[in-house]
Amino acid sequence: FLPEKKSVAIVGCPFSGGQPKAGVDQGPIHLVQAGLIDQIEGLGYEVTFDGHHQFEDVSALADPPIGILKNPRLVSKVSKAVSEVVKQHASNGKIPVTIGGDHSLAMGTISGTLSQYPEAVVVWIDAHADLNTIETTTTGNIHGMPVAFLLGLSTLPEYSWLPSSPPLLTPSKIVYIGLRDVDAGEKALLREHGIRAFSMHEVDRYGIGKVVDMALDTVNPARDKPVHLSFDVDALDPSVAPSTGTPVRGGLTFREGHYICEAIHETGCLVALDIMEVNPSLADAASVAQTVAVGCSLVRSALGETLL
Ligand code: NNH
Ligand code: MN
Ligand code: MN
Ligand code: MN
Repeated sequence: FLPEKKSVAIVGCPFSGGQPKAGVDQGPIHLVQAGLIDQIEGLGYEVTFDGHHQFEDVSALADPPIGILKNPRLVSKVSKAVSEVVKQHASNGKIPVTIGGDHSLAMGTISGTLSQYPEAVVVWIDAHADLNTIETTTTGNIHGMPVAFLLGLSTLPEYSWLPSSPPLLTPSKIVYIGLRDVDAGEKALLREHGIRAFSMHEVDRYGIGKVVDMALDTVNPARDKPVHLSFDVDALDPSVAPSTGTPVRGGLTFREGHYICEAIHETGCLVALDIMEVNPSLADAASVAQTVAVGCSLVRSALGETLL
């Protein structure tokens, strides 16, 4: 399933509608300005980048809350557009690298990947499970809900473009690493659906090398399935990635985060990558530069940069 040519398509998504803090829409602009495209070309890839996505045609949309869900139609329209772009790039043999923007975008990226590679599995790196349903969300922020939509656990007429019966994603095709701030309703859903998750407790207990091996053993035991890596930078410790909307202490170290990306690259199975939730308007200039640089280096590690 892997493209013969080393070819990447950057999908820049300046979007913040899945959560309430302004600035995360500037994340992709900062990553590109920091030289991300040259860096990927430096690894021997041909890189396609047609500019950041323009979502202004949908941002004027009348979009009252549905229940407590904020911006429900906007998030749906943006994710649907992203889904089509990701699928298109994947069908042209490119690895879509989507840079957010908030993590609600993963409804788009992962559905796009799964419509091109139905057997693909998802490795979700995050402090949070992003598994809230319409019933369990306490914030109404859709960036805390994309996995539930992808699994068909949440459905709304406004999201009918996302198949729910059967859904594109099933519980055995996703694994989490880095969790440490999981809502009560999400814990119940993880248990009920038997979704495999390696929290920071398991990272402490086994070390990141063993955790990544175990995570891949659960979703991709023969290492023969396409892998979509969805990386929320808040998985990293706030000392490593301070400029993000919902930092949670006790996160992945710099090396643990990069190790995950390196190990996924080594499987040879990576078909799509998301780097989400870099918010350059949070924290001081040095913290912003640090977080943007980490976003870029995670991408490079996932695309094959080695230490030696
Ligand atoms: N679980 C919370 C919610 O549903 C927080 C989610 N925030 C995130 N997720 N940043 O990655 O609103
Ligand atoms: Mn997330
Ligand atoms: Mn998160
Ligand atoms: Mn987040």
